[in-house]
Amino acid sequence: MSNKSIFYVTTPIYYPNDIPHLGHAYTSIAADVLARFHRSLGDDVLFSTGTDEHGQKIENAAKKAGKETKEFVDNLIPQFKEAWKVLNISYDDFIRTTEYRHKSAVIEILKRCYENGDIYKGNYEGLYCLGCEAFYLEKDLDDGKCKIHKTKVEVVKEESYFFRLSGYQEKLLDYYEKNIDFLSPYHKREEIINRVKEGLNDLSITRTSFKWGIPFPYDEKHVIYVWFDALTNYITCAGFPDNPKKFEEFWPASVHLVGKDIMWFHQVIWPAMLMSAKLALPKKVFAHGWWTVNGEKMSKSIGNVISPIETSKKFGADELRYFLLREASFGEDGDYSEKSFIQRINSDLADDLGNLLSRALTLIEKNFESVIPQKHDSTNMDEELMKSLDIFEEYQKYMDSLEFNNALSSVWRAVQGANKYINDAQPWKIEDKKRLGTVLYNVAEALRIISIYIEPFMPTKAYEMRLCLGVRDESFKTLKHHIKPGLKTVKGNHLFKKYDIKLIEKEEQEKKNKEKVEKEKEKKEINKKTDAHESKKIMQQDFSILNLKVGKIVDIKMHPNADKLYIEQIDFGTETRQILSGLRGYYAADELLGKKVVVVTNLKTAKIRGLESQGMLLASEEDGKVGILFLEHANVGENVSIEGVTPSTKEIVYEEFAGVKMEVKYGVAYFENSELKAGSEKVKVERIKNGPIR
Ligand code: ME8
Repeated sequence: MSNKSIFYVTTPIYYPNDIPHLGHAYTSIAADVLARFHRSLGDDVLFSTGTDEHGQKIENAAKKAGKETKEFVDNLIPQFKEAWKVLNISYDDFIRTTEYRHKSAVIEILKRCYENGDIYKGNYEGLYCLGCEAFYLEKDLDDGKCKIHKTKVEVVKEESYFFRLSGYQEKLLDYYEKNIDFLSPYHKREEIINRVKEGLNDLSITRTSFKWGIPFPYDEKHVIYVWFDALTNYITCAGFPDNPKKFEEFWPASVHLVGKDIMWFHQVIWPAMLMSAKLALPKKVFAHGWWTVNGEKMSKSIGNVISPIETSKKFGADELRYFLLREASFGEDGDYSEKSFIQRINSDLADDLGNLLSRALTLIEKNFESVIPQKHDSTNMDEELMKSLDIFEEYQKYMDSLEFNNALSSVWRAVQGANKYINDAQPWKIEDKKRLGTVLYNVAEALRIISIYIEPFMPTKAYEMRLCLGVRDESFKTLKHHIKPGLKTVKGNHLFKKYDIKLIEKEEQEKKNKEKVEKEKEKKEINKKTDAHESKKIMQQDFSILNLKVGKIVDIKMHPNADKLYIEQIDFGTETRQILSGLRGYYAADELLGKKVVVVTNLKTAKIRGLESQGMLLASEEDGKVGILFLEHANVGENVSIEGVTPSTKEIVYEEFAGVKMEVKYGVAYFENSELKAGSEKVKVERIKNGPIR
């Protein structure tokens, strides 16, 4: 074993049911900052992240997309890796829970808990939130809905194996008391302690109603509950059970970083599992705060989900890393807005740090031909500067307690100290070359030191600063070294770009207005046919002219010439048809893929923007929302009709179709007072309670 300190940091393993957003990036950036800080100190670091790929939620998402589950997740992993690459996340291990090494770890920890008598068979009847993949009691809900996802919970009733969590109440409370850092941040520990004191229920750890998980080794009908599986990833990455040498070196983890949403799993269930398996407990589990966007929860339906990739491309990855860790205290919630982000870039980064570097380089270029000058006698002012740079102790204390914003404030006090030094020393007025050399040497030395402190947060900018100063291979191990006179400096581009908030706001507004106009235009175009029918005074038509069928959307592409149209391939069992729909502004492609929809199949083939549409998919529109007609159980190719009406086989034109007045009432499709059905299943309509069907 080496004498080096060991540091093992983890992020949650994210669900790959969607692409990563700002919230996921936040935890990964924080973990990366810690990993880089410890590497710079010379520690042996293990930094793990990954994806949580089992469970019903993933299985359902794959079904919805009409894909095999493994194929579905395989397709999403590159997006996570791409995001972490763009953000410079220097993980050592990316674990996927579908890997073989993970299965062995899960089976082994389960076996140990089982042999310890903590697993028994029973029956589960309770409430389950699929979004959380968690069981809840009535008292945990808001009007029958999950407080986090605001969706109705399912009643689950099945045979299950249980983990005897109830047996760990006293042991956990005792552990929390003796290991004061375990529940972090400190001010949130009472919340967990009080809940544990209220009593712990045994945890259902197997399911029988779906198959996408690791099989339970003692009973093949069951798969292991996704959280029991996922939490184990932290020991899999540390080498459990097949690499005992690595495991001994890296386990227990120094810190698990998690969002406050999953605090309970990490601070209660996970330590109890480890106690049962007689494994050491992580030293710290830190639950950080939640990011909102312009004061609102990030959500697909609001359309305010911030992509870390897009944002980094627009403003820079280091800038984003800095902003997220500077703007909010790590244990508290934060709010993202482009305005506050730009303010931070302009003032802290461009004005304070960027200017300091460019002033120093300009003066060195002008007076010493871009060579770091010699240092001569020091004055009080010089001593003051060096004192203001002596921040290691407080910086380290803040990094150890994950007070990233405070660590950065300390660094920025040093940056301001260096700016003040230049302002006070006024090198542009100094005539004595020796004194001028000393002042500029000191500024260059200050910049070298600052580059070491900012590196964990902004690795690329730290590297660029060093290139400008002619230094390399700096780290906390070289903090006490000094910059060498004679090094060649390079005046590169500005370290940070400044942004004009007003201009960006104006551009955003213009973009929004343009989108609005285009949407209106597109809407008009799509409604043209309806308008046409109105002007032709189409006669009211009877339902019996229609031939409606259930079809499944098996492929979706964007129309190359119309940005509001999708090209859907719809499977009817005996044939597949191409249908164009104006759903693109309302549905993401993966929301439609795999859906069973209702199609008018006897409509004359139409050409829309150069492409054929062999029928029409039915939807309803109300108050700017659009929802499709859909079925859950019906078979593809099945007829959709109202009672007593046989579908027609005669081809009709659009105007005839438009004369059939169908509508949505309370989420169900009707013609006059008859429900539309496929067999015995009613046709339901997504998103729309009442409205016309087109
Ligand atoms: O919970 N603000 O995965 P997940 C801050 N697979 N952080 C946020 C955030 C926000 N708005 N949104 C998400 C899971 N996060 C499980 C974890 S671990 C054994 C299994 C971050 O994809 C935060 O770290 O839902 C949160 O805990 C995590 O993403 C949830 O990611």
